[in-house]
Amino acid sequence: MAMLQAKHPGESEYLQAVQEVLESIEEVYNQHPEFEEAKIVERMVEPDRIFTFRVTWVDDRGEVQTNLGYRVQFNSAIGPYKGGLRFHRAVTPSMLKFLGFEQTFKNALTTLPMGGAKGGSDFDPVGKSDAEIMRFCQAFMLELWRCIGPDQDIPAGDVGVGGREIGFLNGMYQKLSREYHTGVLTGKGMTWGGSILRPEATGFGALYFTQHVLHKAGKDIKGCKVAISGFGNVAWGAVKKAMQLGAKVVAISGPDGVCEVPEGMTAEMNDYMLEMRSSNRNRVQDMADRFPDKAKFTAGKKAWCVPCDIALPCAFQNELSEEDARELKANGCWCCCEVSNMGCQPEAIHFFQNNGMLFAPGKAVNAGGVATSGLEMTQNAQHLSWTAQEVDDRLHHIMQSIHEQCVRFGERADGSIDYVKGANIAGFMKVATAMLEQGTI
Ligand code: 2IT
Repeated sequence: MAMLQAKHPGESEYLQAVQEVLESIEEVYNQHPEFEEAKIVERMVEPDRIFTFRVTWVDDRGEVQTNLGYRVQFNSAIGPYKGGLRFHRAVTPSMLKFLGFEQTFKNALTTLPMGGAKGGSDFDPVGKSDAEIMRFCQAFMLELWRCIGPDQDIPAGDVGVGGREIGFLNGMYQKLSREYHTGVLTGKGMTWGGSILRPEATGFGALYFTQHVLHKAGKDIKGCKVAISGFGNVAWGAVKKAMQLGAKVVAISGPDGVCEVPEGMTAEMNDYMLEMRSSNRNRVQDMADRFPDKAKFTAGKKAWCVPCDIALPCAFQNELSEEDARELKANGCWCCCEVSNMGCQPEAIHFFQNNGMLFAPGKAVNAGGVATSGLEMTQNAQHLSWTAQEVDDRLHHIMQSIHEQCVRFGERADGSIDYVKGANIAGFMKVATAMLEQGTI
């Protein structure tokens, strides 16, 4: 860590993500001298390569805008690079390196042959028109297309990149490359190679994983109150599945504040989330304005101040602090399944773990999203589409397998599970073994 800090000063998210993994794997690493001899950790913490490029486009007023674009190809030991694209004003190389690093372990857990990558831009979608989004996506792909391909690197969505953006990106990729393979991006529309259930998959998989965590602890999700942060694609899928499983979603939040929903979210309210996302307004208050009898908005507050049994952070890294964890516990919460990537600050995780609360990390909980991207790639390679039942069955199996891997490597002496340790060790062992067997490259 000291060496990395000296080499990459100020890259706080990246250093935080690496620190968490190294702490978890210390014991098994020391049991495998062959890993140390091959300098596996020193190699694994650095991305294979990073592409940085300028993206220039013209806004609706005719003004020329310049943003930065990136693709971090982190690790390809177990398969082609795979991971989302994030469009957000705060995107930096450190953020994308942390995400690419996490993605490598997450993808290893899915059981599918996918390496880790992440990309994106500091382009801010808030307040942009559809036409501006399209022009930006086209300009972004003008540079990115040479770095990717169906057997090389397969991007998808992440924060700020959904079905609409993937459409614009795919259109431009085909135009530039004159390659009409459907498998260079995932999260595609249903009429041009997309997989049924991919939009729901991250949220659905997160709830399947939460069910496993609860069952292992002798509990049931039915009747539980759930608090959720965010109102993007991931939160939408999580709300939908939580409702199907008989839980009550009592809060959703956004950068402007929280909407408390004492009687629980309805399907109509959840559908409205999709409109909120595509409006590019980035305001959760819109939910309370649209459903004034059901939702009460409070400015400046997070979802974690609303009494609940289960907290599901579905928004952004480090969104849940130790103070939030304490407030959750004081209000009766007993389980936090992290759905956003690194959604909880390290102190919050330690608080959950030291206070007898159930906690599972994002790289296990949210892996259903990229796993279903993997299933989309399989369908594309076969030139056919599966039914919803077939995709959902496979997603169920994958989430069950991830849970089993966490139990295998994370079981404590008292029979409880350290899901952070379990997920990190399981992912590490797979990637490390693959690197070792393929020599020093
Ligand atoms: O964080 C993630 O796993 C994603 N944004 C999805 C990546 C993917 O390739 O589907």
